[in-house]
Amino acid sequence: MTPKILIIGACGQIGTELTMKLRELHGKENVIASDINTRNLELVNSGPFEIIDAKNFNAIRDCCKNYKVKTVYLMAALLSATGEKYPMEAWDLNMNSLFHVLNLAKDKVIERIFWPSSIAVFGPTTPKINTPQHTVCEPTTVYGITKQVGERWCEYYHNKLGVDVRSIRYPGIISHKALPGGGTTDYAVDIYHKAITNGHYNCFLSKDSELPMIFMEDAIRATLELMDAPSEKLSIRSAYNLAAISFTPQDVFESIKNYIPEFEITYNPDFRQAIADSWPSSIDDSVARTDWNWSHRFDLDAMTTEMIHKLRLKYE
Ligand code: AKB
Repeated sequence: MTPKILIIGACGQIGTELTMKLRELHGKENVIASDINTRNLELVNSGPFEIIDAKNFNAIRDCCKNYKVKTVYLMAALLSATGEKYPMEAWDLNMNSLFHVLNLAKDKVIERIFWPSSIAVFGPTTPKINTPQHTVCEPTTVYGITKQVGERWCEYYHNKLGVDVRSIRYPGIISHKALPGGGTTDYAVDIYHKAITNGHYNCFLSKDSELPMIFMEDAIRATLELMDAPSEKLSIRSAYNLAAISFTPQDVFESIKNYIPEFEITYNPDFRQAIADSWPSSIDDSVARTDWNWSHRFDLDAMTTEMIHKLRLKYE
């Protein structure tokens, strides 16, 4: 029987495209999608789907046993902005779901885990430019705290209990399929949608807030390349720094204006500005580049070309 893959949180921004890619690579019957509800019908109907609350250990364990799942991608999480509104829910979901899959791997029910970390592990005391792999991590958001603690647990489960867990500190991810929800970098997706549908965007970050970002195609490829890398090549079992592009809201606005000259923007920073200010502007990902040959393909202009093209097809 072919080993199966389970994606928890498959209807989210990354989960949607990860599930589709894994189904294309491994066959749809070998990739089980799961989420707390069926909000993405296209995904739900594209192969096996289970309703699973990521906080429910028994539901995850039963699904892994029933389908003979060997690899789990745990993509369910409350992100930075939502986490500030619901701190206990963020802690509960982000930590308990991780313990559930780590413990299933410890007990040899599953063999390999992907768990996403984030640039949110960094904080105001971290070097802002070319943030190194190993550096000060004093996050100021609940989400960042859950990711930092999660990284420590991943490394612990690997070193002490032999669990094969792999992770990336994702930057903000830009995509044209499922929308992100509850993050600080979400503006960089929303701005493209508003450029096509509205001609105007009211940005919740200031014009010069530079943050690390990545196009979804690169983010998915990074994830799959890390999961395929030989275990002995991996020197990091907390989470790898990953870099692609860094830009400000003004940079992305100007890039869109090359296609939509009449597009307009206003800036009205809200509580998310303080979160953005606490994060790095750029990331040094040389360890990922050395260990598993990571290299990004999309720069800002290539990404804008693709985003505008795909969103025009969707809306026009
Ligand atoms: C967020 O903005 O919270 C996320 C992240 C950087 O992890 N996109």
